[in-house]
Amino acid sequence: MPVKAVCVLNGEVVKGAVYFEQDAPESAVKVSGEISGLGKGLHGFHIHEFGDNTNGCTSAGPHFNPHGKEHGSPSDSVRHAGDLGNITADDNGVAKVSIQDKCISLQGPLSIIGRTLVVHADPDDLGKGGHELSKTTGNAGARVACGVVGITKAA
Ligand SMILES: [Cu+2]
Ligand SMILES: [Zn+2]
Repeated sequence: MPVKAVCVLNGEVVKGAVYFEQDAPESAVKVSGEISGLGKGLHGFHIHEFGDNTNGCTSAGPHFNPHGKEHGSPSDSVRHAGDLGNITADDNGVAKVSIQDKCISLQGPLSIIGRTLVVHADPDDLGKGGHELSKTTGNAGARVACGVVGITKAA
């Protein structure tokens, strides 16, 4: 059964809406949308564990990591389920998101519904930066916008 979800990102300057779509429980999740107010270049883009924004994006906790793995790139086998890599903002600070990912789901134990999507100030080094944070967060810096992923009308 197809499932659709949406996340409204509402940071101080960074805003956007990101849509999630999955045709069947084992299908890749299509992630699309547009985010504005960013600095030009790469920005870490992750699903964090908790759908809790009581203390802003901080309360979203660490990366969604149900398999207890190290941080990595979306194409690595060793990665957090929530590791969606980077988005790229253009000269106008706008990033168009177009991702397909097989580690997240919109249903079952790997579901990201009720968790938080976070956009970071800095690039995610995908676990390879050699920084002390590379293997946990990709050293992606501050959380400039976040929002909880919620179910939306499927058809
Ligand atoms: Cu993050
Ligand atoms: Zn991660």
